[in-house]
Amino acid sequence: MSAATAPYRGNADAAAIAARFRSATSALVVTHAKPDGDAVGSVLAAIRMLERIGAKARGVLVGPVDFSLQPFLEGQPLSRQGERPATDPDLVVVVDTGSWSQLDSLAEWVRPRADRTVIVDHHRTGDPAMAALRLIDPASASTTQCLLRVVDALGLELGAASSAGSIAEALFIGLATDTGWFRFSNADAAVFDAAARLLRAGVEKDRLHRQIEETARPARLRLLSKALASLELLAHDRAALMSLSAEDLRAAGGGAEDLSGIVNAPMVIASVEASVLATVHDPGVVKLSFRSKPPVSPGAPFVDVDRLASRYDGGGHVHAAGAKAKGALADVLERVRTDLRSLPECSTRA
Ligand SMILES: [Mn+2]
Repeated sequence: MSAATAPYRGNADAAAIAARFRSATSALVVTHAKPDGDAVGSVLAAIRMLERIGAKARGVLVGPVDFSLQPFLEGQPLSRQGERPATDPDLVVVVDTGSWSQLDSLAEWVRPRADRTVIVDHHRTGDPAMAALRLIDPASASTTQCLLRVVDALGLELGAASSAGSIAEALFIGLATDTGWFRFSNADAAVFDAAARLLRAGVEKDRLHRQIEETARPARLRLLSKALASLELLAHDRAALMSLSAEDLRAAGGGAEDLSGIVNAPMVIASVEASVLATVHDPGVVKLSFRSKPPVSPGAPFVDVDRLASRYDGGGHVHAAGAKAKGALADVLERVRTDLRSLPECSTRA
């Protein structure tokens, strides 16, 4: 992350963003590299909003895009290769990030256009200098929740669908995926209000859930079964450790794309507060995924896996982090075991 001198704050409300959208004749919408559901939903929603008010709008994504999200991109006015646009739009919209490093190959294209750039985002960190106009609301569960306010300010109908899809569906994809399908602590009353509006506008949530969440290949369950067979509970059952060797991955016929969520499996155990999955993709490199449960009540202690991952030169968030450790799997596992055994004194924070 670049060292921003000014705090990352918004300077515009939904009405100001709506007015700026209305003044545009051509727009380019971008988001962070490796876009997740909120990023893809936000890009699609912004494109549809701009088209609805008569602007020419395109999106550029920097891949890879998760397999489960790819069907939503088919036939849409966007490219997935992160190439810089040939024409110069009079509006640039950055959604779901305000961080230069996350824009990846598009950063150098966006940088000289800050005066005509708008950010709509819900993250806490970023560089305010990226955009002249910013709607930034960390209290929103998803960027699409912020965009819903812009839709309202524009007076657009949520449900009206073209062959490309509806604004409501694009907004719902971000809202559902960033809240773990309305399970995470960020799924508050405002999120359920927004979701109810989107459902009334015609969103088919069962179809979307199936399309986004139930897309695994058989290799996924073979790897889950292997991982569970390796499960060790440490620190009086507070920590879970699982591993998959290169041979496990080969035998299952799977790869990195089949592993998402496996690290969370031990969280169903009441006593488990943190979980680590170690996998070998490249010889001599062990990928470590760390997860922890949120505190049971505000201020209660929890395991800070960002700190744990930093011991392996990794990092991320307090409840989800990653690292790449050099060495043989057995050696890395022994190191992780030692760290997890001392969990009580090393990694809780108020
Ligand atoms: Mn998001």
